[in-house]
Amino acid sequence: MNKKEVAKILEEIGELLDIKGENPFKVRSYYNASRTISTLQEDIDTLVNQGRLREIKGIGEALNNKITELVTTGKLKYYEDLKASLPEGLIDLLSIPSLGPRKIKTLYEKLNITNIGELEYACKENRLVSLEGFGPKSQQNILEGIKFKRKYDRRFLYPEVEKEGQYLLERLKGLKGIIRISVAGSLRRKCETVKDIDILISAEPEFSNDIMNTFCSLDRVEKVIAQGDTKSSIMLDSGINSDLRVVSDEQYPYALHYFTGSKEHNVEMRRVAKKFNRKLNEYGLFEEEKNIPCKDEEELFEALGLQYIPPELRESFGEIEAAQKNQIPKLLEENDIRGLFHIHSNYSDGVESIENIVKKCIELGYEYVGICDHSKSAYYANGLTEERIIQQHREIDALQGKYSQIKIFKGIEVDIASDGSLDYNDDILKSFDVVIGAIHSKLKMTAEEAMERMVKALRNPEVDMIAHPTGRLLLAREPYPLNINHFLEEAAKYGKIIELNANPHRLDLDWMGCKYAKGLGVKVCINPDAHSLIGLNDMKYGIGIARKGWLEKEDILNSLSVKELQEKYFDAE
Ligand code: DGT
Ligand code: CA
Repeated sequence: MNKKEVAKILEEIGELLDIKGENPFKVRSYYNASRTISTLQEDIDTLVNQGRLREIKGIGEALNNKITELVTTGKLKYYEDLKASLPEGLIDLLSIPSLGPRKIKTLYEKLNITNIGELEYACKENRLVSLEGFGPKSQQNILEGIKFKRKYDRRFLYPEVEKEGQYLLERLKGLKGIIRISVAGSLRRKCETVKDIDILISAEPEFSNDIMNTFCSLDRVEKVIAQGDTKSSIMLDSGINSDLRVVSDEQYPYALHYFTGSKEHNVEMRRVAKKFNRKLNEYGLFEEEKNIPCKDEEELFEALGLQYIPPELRESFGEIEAAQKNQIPKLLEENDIRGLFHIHSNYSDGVESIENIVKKCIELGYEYVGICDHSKSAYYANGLTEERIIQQHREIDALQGKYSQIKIFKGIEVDIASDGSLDYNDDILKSFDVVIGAIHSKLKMTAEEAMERMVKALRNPEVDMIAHPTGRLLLAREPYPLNINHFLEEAAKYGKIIELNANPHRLDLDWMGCKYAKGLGVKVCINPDAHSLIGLNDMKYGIGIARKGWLEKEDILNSLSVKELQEKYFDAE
């Protein structure tokens, strides 16, 4: 191990001790030693071999032993143990420019943040605004720092990639020679996370070169990874890569299908083709070397005896069998949604007044809106005490009088405690129209504990719905080990509604769960879980996942009318 490596580990030890709140002198001694070692003139090996480390100012017996162990064995037990004593992701937080160990300690202790994904989520929920030592400005800096770091990570959340995909399409679509253009890959399939942007163009062959030149010299291109006649790859300044392929217009339908994927779906499609004694690939659908002409994807599916399969469904999840039987569902559309639940107001951790939320929902054409703030044990989110519930209900009654064109439901997102009990007594719960149970704390559970906790909430007659059932945060936090299919079976038994949380960090229930819920007849409610008016726009991501999970209008709670909701689900007052 060389000087630089030793210095880096000593510095990291200092940071870890600092995060743990150890004695500042001890912390400082590691920082100092790190600096001294990195500026040594001599080789560290030599010093260790000759036993001369202690001659260096600031290196006492303890540091001498540790550095010696590091240099001679390449490892240090003290360092390994120290790392193991803190959550793994905590150290990554140090890579965010505006965060030092002290701040990380606060984030960990006060908000239980253990990694970058959780931190990003907390910033977006405004949790740092009133946290001691932080504030709106520092929250903004942290968000920017995370964005910077993400540039060099590998997968991205859907909305980030979608935005970049739109930019590329906008810049390319008017170019001379282009006949057809589309995104492909996981972006077209509306996956929750996406690695890169696949774009397919059909063009007059003589323009292919110009198109590639334009693509590789767009203003936001940071790096050209490869440039050719039919394929080029670039990296955008956001760190997101894009592959462009240019094909002839005859080849376009086959190539679009191929590059849309998924790989698993493609494998199955080739198998279907084989049964017809045909060969399918990105260049065509061949019968004894002769291509069967298809002018679009619809015709390609038809040529294989299949109903058209929307891109979202192409995951090898039963779609080919369904297409053979003409049983592809009529997927949910954005305008099937008639109202929204699970919106946070400034009573808890949202930023907007109830009146502004109501006005916005009217403007967006919704027939109903459910205000669902946090319950009292969510103290970090300013959860509602009993008195403030009464106050909120009075305000909602007054607003309902003022805005008769929309139904305002009184809701609550009530914490499910670790024993499965809820945050309020039944009388208080009865005062709401809609009760959404949710887990926000004590997330470390075994599969059995998670199931018991959730099922107890399902059994509670006051609970209408369960929010973000697995607790996952995409690219940040694993779901708790809940057997989701078994949980959905229980939800079916008790007639409960399950949320599809539309926040792009969550998208929970996931699309596989959606399909399973549909099979059980469990109603899914797509909720924005919005903390601001902008957050209402997340609905489209939830709708994307609902489509990916085979859901139709009939499967969705919030595609019902107010009347149906009140008759079948929430008592009319
Ligand atoms: P990603 O980029 O990881 O989010 O997911 P995809 O699905 O966009 O994957 P990508 O970009 O590697 O490839 C785009 C599509 O191209 C993929 O969905 C299917 C097709 N494809 C790529 N490589 C293969 C392959 O080896 N076999 C088959 N059958 N299809 C492939
Ligand atoms: Ca891709």
